[in-house]
Amino acid sequence: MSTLQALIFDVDGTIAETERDGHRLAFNQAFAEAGLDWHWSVERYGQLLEVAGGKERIQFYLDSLPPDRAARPSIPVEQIPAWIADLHTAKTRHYRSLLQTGCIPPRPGIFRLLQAARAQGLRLAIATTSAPDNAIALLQTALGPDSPDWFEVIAAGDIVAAKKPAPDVYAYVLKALDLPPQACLAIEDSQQGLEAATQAQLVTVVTCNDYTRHQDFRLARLVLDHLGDPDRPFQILQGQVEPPSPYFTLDLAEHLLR
Ligand code: XBP
Ligand code: MG
Repeated sequence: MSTLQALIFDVDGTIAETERDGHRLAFNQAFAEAGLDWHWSVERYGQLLEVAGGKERIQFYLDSLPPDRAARPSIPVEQIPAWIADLHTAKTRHYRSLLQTGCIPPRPGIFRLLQAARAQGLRLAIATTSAPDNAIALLQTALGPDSPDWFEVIAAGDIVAAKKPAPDVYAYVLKALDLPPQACLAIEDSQQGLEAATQAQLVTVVTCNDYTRHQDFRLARLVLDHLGDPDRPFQILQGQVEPPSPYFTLDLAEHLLR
């Protein structure tokens, strides 16, 4: 009998490549709209991704600006959290309209694996540091309007106080599913996500991308370039694929838990 009962997916970087041409552009649009002389380049954004969560990332960037820097907004310290929240709300608006253009497709193998999991009656959940509105909009535009309903639990953004690499969002999902970690497999794209899932005692598969390729994934059971499809085989970057397959299957997912 199968021990695998649920798949838990990260969103950004795992379900779709949202960061470089999605979130980053939306942040820059929000900055321009607010009259800020801020621009996050592709490279700078890669460094900023070490801070999980959009509001936290803005706060980190603000803190990194020299006190005398002209680009620093003149806002009383006590008003900064509300100012960041407003800026992030604007960013969310830009991100959602960007997604409406259909510019962010799902990564290889995601749609196929979700369909196979649903057909087999596996339970599905989301564990993301992204804001709930953003996560749901991404699911709807990348996978289909009804796709949020495929997931029994969507744990997102501030639903937990401590974002990844803290394990809290995964602990929240496991509690909501009422399952032990041994019955679930996490799918992530980043070292922070891997650390969060591992601390929650989950076996994790990493599908890396351009921003995360050089991170430390030694805690992962398997590292791939993507989940693959029959016409688009994956590359194995770490770990064993049993039974042999050129793309990620539920048989392989079950085998990884043994
Ligand atoms: C990735 C993140 C998010 C996004 C921005 O989340 O760290 O903060 O970069 O989204 P994950 P928000 O990989 O856990 O899905 O602006 O909505 O926070
Ligand atoms: Mg991610």
